[in-house]
Amino acid sequence: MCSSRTRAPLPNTLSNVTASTGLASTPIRELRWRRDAARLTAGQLEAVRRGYRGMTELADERGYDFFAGLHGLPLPIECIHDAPTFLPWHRAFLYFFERALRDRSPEATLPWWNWATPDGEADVIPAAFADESADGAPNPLFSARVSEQAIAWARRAGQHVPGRTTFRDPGAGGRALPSKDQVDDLIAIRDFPTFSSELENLHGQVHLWTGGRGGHMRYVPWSSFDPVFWAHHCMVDRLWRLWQIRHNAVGPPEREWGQALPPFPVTVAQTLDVTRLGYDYASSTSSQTVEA
Ligand SMILES: [Cu+2]
Repeated sequence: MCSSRTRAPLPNTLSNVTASTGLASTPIRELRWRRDAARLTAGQLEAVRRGYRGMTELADERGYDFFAGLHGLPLPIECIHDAPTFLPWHRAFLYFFERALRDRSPEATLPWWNWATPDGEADVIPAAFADESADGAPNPLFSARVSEQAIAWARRAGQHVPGRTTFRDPGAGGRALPSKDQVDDLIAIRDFPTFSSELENLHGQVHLWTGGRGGHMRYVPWSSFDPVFWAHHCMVDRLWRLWQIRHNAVGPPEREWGQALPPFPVTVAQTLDVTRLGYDYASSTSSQTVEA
């Protein structure tokens, strides 16, 4: 799964990482770029749609239900919240999801939903994910079917089932998306544990805003079936990356680097540098990366 190179312990600052991996001499084209969902070209968006569509057609470990089920139902629920490994665990999760996406659509990369809303602008889900149809067919980024297995598990356990097809109820729960100012303040926090838990709080606010009064995104066991879950968590991952560049630090303290992140075959250390995972975030990070 992972090359021996990525198994080496990571140095504790990004400049050291850069030096030791020789990133400066690595052609940038070797990285895949994750992009803003609101700024995709028609071709980039089509590649993402093809990937999602392809994944929903697979019932095995390359398929959409498999990945959505890792976060929630069917049991066991593996995802880590309210813990220092919240960010590393979800970075690994997105990494393997993106690999499966690209297996179906090699040009696709995960887009992020920039939910940091400037003052005076309306809270919205990007059209790429909010349009019900695309080119005369149902938009695979708008909603997805929840796996039968997950529903069967929930019924047996007496748990609430919001619906067999994911839906959203944006803004109807009386909440707002995080503001741009809130996100700027967040990135300025120096202390990683504080940054991580504040980011997790803002992330929870987005889940509740999107799910509204009963949509899937508001429930941990169901949220990952909603296609926008991945774009939301991509934004969370991007904010960690922006924090790393801003503070020239990786984040998690060294004592946590050896920790495993089940069910993924990686440790915390292996999640610290996105360029070692082969990707980076376009535009807002690219100039810093090239200079580094
Ligand atoms: Cu989440």
